[in-house]
Amino acid sequence: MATERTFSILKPDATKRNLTGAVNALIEKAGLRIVGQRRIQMTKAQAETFYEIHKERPFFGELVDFMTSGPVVVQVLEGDNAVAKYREIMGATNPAQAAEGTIRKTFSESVGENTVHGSDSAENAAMEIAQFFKDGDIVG
Ligand code: D4T
Repeated sequence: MATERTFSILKPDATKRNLTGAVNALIEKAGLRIVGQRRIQMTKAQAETFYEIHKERPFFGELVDFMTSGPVVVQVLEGDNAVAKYREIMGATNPAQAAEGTIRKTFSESVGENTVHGSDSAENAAMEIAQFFKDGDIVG
């Protein structure tokens, strides 16, 4: 299996409830390495760019408001099959449908405030990482 990188965000509901360490523990337990990490306040422009693909969806405005409602932690995760592995441990978008033991089943309160983002393909991971990290800020 190839070593790859994926992009992760610990969303404002995670930072607000002081859960960044608890979520990171599940990430590391799954064998993923946190090779880049920064806590930031996302601007409206950054959130709109990041979620551009959802621009026409009815929840877009709420999503941007939520993602800018408090600090987030942006991360680069590295490991075998990192994109798929992280999606697996995140669990379904709607926490009510997420499998036992997943991050969203364990911590998330609603589909809107679902604790984590993870890239859905290696191609998107590369673009998302480039939006928030310079090469020198990622140390594998
Ligand atoms: P992200 O992109 O945050 O990793 O989430 P997913 O990949 O699991 O889910 P998504 O792209 O379908 O949704 C993006 C983002 O929008 C929020 N959302 C989603 C929402 O607020 N209401 C909704 O009805 C849906 C479907 C949650 C995640």
